[in-house]
Amino acid sequence: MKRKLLLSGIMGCLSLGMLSAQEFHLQPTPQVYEASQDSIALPLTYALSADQKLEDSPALLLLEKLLPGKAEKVAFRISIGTKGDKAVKKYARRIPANPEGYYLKIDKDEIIIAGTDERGTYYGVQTLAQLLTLPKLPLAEITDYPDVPYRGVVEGFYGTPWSHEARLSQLEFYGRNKMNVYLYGPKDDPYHSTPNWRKPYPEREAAQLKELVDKAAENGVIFYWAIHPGQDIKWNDEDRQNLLNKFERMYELGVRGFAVFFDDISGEGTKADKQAELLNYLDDHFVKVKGDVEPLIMCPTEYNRSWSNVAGGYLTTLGEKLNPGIQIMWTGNRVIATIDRESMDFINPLIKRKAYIWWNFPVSDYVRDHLLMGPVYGNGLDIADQMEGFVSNPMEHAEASKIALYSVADYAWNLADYDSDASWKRAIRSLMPLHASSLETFAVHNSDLGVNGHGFRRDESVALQPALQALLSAYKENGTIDENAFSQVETECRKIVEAADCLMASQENMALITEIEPWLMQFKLVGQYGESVLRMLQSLKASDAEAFDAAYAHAKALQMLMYKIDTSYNQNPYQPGVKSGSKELLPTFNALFVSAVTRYNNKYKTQLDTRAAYMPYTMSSNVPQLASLSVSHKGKGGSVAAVNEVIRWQPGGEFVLSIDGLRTLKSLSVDLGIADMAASFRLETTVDGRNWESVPLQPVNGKTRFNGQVSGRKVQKIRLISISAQEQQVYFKRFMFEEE
Ligand code: BEU
Repeated sequence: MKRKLLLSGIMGCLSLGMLSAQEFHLQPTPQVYEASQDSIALPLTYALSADQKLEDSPALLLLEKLLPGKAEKVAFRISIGTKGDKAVKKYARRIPANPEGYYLKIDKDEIIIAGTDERGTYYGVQTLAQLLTLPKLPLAEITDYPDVPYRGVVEGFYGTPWSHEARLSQLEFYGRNKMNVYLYGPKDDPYHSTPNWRKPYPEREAAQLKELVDKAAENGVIFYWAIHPGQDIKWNDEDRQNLLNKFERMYELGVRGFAVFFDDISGEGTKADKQAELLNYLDDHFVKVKGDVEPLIMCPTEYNRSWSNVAGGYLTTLGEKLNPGIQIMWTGNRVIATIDRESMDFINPLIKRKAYIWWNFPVSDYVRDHLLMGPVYGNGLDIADQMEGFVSNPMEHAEASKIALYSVADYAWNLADYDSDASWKRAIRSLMPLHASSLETFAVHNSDLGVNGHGFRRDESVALQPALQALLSAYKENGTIDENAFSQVETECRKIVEAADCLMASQENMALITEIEPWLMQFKLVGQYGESVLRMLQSLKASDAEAFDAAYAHAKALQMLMYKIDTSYNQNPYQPGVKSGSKELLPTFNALFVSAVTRYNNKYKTQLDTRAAYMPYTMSSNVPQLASLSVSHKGKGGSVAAVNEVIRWQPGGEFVLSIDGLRTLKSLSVDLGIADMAASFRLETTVDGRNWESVPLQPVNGKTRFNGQVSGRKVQKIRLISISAQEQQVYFKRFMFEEE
């Protein structure tokens, strides 16, 4: 369903919020939408035809909320119902056969909403709700249904779980965007995972969960509650009963969808036959007995292809032993990957069913210093019939995640018509209609993840890339300024500064602005820095040393301010900091800065500091999962990005942190998530790169964290090396150090 965009008016910070009929686009993109040029006035009063059984259904409640003018003896009629209902009997043949489908017709004197099933009818009303935002209702006929049966969100990330208010807002958003699944499984909810999965929720949390369940039902969303018991589960009757008891408690709160996650665990809990036995037991003795519970969902331990040891038989065992009704999740070829036909062809035969995709985007729990605001692209458009479900794992920033979630809803509803860029633009507009242009500018330059252990990257600053490249290469090569590129970059820098200010000052979507505020502050500095660097280039060309000095001083000040934001906000211990424009903008501005200062120093025989960003630390590792972690630097110390997954650390595998000179250490802290680290690993330092000296370890609170006794020790490299003869399965939760 493609329509032309007519209006793109901008008045200062504000865009025109209202859409014309021409630029209007139904979301998610319907399968068949036929509209004529004719339209009718919005029906303020109408007679309703609906079967009794529809009373109190989400569909009817929504319709009556949208159009409160129900009346007797009115010519305009709205007939609403589900296949088989008297009210829509005449249209039975028009209703699509596909689950959750609907037929919607807007005629001169009537509207018909006829669903394949209850949720389909509800979606018909949601579509009408969108059409009612137009000044007049177009005469239209829509035949619509989703491609993927289960679509939605798995709140499955590490980090601060979403707030109750954020979840309530999400559930309404899912209803509006025709997503039918919300899987509750935040890793840092202690009652979902170890240590408290066996215990019931305290009263307040239980009451909030009940409220979420009700909200989900109102919005046509299935609320699934997931448990993550694998790290300390015992394969015995007691723990089986513990699980059943917990499920029973959640059932009492109204939960009718259940999932068991076995991801990111090691040890006993990873056994496929035991997992299958337990899940079948839950399926036979809980799901089937209750009768009103959705099919059970499980997340396997080998949840992506790069970890699956087909010969080891884990997935095959699940495929063969799990009851056929149990759904199996899958993240694709890697932990973080886009999904294509080949990856579906790999997994489906192994598990003997269609995989239920757990898509790890826009989740940022492994790159918490970045925001992932870019388009949703890269997933196959030809795999609709190969997936049971498609759910997205979001960022801990709930409102900011809606940009991606909007497009996930669009994609999973209608794969063939999915247009990632158009969908992304509409998503932005839906979040901040009045500031869409500013938000788009921000999102364009805040989409990549930076260097990360999963090697997953996204495009960033796409439209500006050629200009950035042209400007830099000409300048580096011979100090000439490509005027056309210069002017494009200059214009964009201005746009960035203005967009950041407009968004920071806006009251339009406070939840979003609050989440992204540190990144907005950083973004503005990036734009200003770009402007200063451009002024340096210009003044050097004009041989205006005074102007150059002023621009240089400002650029230096901005470098310091960016560093301050990066080391003051979002100081989580995993990937601390605030990165913005980090893929294209900053590296280009930094390279231009270095080149301009070097040229200036040569020309005027000065010794201005040429460094744009100082990073004294680098890392290397031959352990594949650690090979490309990012390192951060703050004051006189640094840390390496933490990893969420289980690390398979081969015998002799090492992790090395190098410093750009000889330093004196003050502290060193390491956490591999195991208590007996010293039995399998050695922590060492060196001053010359050849002779390694071991570091005595001191456990912190008798737990898994160790402080290295290093105070006063001279070092140039620090390394962690496996001294075990076997592969070790550990975590990499902390590697942090301070210099004296
Ligand atoms: C995303 O960083 C992420 C990846 C996995 N370690 C976890 N499990 C699955 O993807 C199945 C997930 O919880 C985590 O958010």
